[in-house]
This record gives sequence, structure tokens and C-alpha cells, in this order.
Amino acid sequence: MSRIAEVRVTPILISDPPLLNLQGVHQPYTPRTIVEVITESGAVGLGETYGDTDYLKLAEAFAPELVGAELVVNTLPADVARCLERVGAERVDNTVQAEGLRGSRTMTKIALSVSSAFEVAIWDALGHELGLPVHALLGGKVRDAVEYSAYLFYRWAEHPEPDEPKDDWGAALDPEGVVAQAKRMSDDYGFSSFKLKGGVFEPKQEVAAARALAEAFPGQPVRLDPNGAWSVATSLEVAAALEDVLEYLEDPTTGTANMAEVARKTSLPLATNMCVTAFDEVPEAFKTDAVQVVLSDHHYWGGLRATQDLAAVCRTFGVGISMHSNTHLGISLAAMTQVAATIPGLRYACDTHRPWQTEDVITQPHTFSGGKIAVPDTPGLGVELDREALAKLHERWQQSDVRRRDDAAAMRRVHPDFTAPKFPRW
Ligand code: GKR
Ligand code: MG
Repeated sequence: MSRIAEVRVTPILISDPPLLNLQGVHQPYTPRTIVEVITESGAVGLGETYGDTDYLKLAEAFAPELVGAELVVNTLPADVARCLERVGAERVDNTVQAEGLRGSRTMTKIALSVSSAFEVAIWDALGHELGLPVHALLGGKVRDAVEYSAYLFYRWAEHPEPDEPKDDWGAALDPEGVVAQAKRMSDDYGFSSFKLKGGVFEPKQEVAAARALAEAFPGQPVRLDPNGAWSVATSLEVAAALEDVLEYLEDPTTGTANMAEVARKTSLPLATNMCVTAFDEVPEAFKTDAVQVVLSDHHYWGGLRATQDLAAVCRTFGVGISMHSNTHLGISLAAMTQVAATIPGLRYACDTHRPWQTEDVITQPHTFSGGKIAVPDTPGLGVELDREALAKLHERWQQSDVRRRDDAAAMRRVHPDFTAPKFPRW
């Protein structure tokens, strides 16, 4: 088997619409890191992860360590963590709280997110070497297509500066705007599950939007996710108001104990990508029945195998599994699709930020049919790097000083007094 001959790490900036959330608004451009693992025989494996400086620096530091290594993923998380101790320990402590929308962000979790990009790239390279799709390497697919949900956001029509990226989706700031967005998602992509990012307006307004969605799409699953913005009492009020409408309520409140309290008093299942984001957070959450659906994410759980492991744990305890997303490009969507194809009992449509990202670094961006992506049987992830696009987006990164996602700072360009809210906002 050929070994790894070269590893490239390329930071890029991708355009992003003005999507609103609890923390503020998406910036016009957001960073991502693209990883290429090239084997001695010339196979190229691709990976993608967060591009904020902490992630990028670690990826750049770790990349040379893989040169000469075999195409195996077993020790990657530990290897990356050791690399972090060497290169990162003096720069950051282990308890960085990023006020994030993905739960607490510790350096250990950053190491896992970086590791995931190398892991995916190695699976991809291995698939090309062996002529097998990644899902086959992971044990085989149990479905031929993966269903995704429409990810609805309150949003502005455009970013504040005239030369910033634009699209033709228009504003969505009330129930009518949300339903119009959902209709376009349904018409153009065939999505038939709908997730609304909440935590933006008063809960009453968001309840009205969820009800409007349910009326516009009778019988189709609707979810609401305020990223932990509400107190237990508010969560229970919203749950009571939407008990007949929602498929699940996602992270209504912050912390396992609060989620458990809400879960005890509502019949609605609670989903999370905030209070269960690593294996050491599982026991408490499952013991207290705080969550009924865990939203996995191969980026922060540490890769595709970790995602399968998580799915097995959830199966064992009778907890549902689906998939969280964050602003991503086609390499990540390919990886999400490959691993989702292998997971038994995936009853809920997975999240994706597509179609909000209109740029990509692959030659043939994914298309949805009936809200689903067909699982490719071609070698590796089934995608090919568009080198010209990668170079262009890297050049944008070089010419810009945006080095991290900061939704609150983006919001301050329009509302100078904005600060990311303290929990609970309502
Ligand atoms: O893109 O604004 C966003 C989302 O709010 C994202 O950051 C979250 O991590 O999609 C995520 C979620 O489900 O919480
Ligand atoms: Mg969420």
C-alpha cells in the first residue's frame, strides 16, 4: 500500500449570506480549512474543517507529521492532540469557551475537529487507492440516498456594505418570510423537513413562524433550534405551544441539567448539538434522559468512525441520531453523506447549510433530488477538487484579515451596541 507523500493545508474564505442567530449574523466571508493528502502513487484525498486560526494553526503544524505515514486513521485523534500539546499549549489553555453555538469549545475539541479533516482525507485517499467508496471502507452503506432538511434562517436581504456578496433570497424576518424561504427550498431542492434557526426574535414570534410552517406544509416535519437561548420556563412554554407541531425541539435551553428538566415536563423529543458534543458528555445526558436525539457532526466528534461509534452508543441506549451542520462546502457534504449512508436507524433528515453556500472547491457541487443526495459508489468521497476555485478562495483569504467566525462583530457593524446575549436570553 502506498504511503502518504505530501499533505497540503489551504485556508480559504467562502462567502456567506447574512443569516441571523442568537450570537449575531453571519459575516460576508467565513474561513474554512481544506486538507489534501497525496499518496506516493498520486491518489488525492480531501478533507475540510473549520478555518478559524486555532484550527488552521494546528492543521498546519500537524500536516508534516503525516508525510511518510501509512493510510490509517486509528491513532489520528491522539496524534493531533499530542501535536496540540507541543505547538498550542503555550498559546491557549484547555478551557476556551467560545460562547459558541456548538456547545463549549475546548482545545481538546479543536484537536478532534482538526483530526477529522485528516481522517476524512485519508479515507478518501484510501478509497482512491483501493477503488472503493468511503462508505464501503466504513463497513458498507445501508441506504442509497441520504435525506437532508431545509435549514431555514431569519435573514437580512443583504450584508451592510455594497461590495459584499449578494444573493436573491431576500429578507426573512417574520413568519411570511420564513414560509416563503421554505417554499423555495421545497420547490428547488425537494426538502420536505424544515428546521428553523431560532433564538433571534421573542419566542412568541418564533412559535408563530413554526406554526406557519406547519400550516404551509401539513404533515411534514418541522423543528426549531434557538441554540439554548431560553430558560427552562420559556422552553416549557414554547414546548406546550408547539407540542402538536414539532418533530423535535433542538437545544431549547443550555446545559444538560436544564435540558433534562425540560425533557421531564414535555412530550416533545429534545435534540442537541450543544450539550452532547463529545463522548464524555454522553453518560450524564443519557442517565438523566436530557436528550432524545443527538445531532452528530463528524467535524467535532473527531471523524467518520467516531460518528459511527456515537451512532452505536445512541442505538444502545435507544436515543435517536441525526446530523448537525455548520457552514460547509462540498467536501464536508460528501463526508456527511458517506457516513450517514452507513448508519442504521437514521430516522431524521440530516441538517445541511446547503444551499446557503453557493461557492465550492469541488468540480461538481452536490445536487438534491427530493431533498436527498444519492450516495456515490465511485472511489473515495466521490468528489474532485477544483484547483482553480481553491486558488481563488485562498487568494481571497490572503487578501483579507478575516481569520475567525465572529457573528457578534458582524452584527455590530449594523447595531454598534450589540453584544452576544448571556443565557438565558428569554
Ligand atoms: O450557522 O448560524 C448557524 C448555526 O446556528 C450554526 O452555527 C449552529 O452550530 O447549525 C448549528 C446548530 O444547529 O446549532
Ligand atoms: Mg442546533
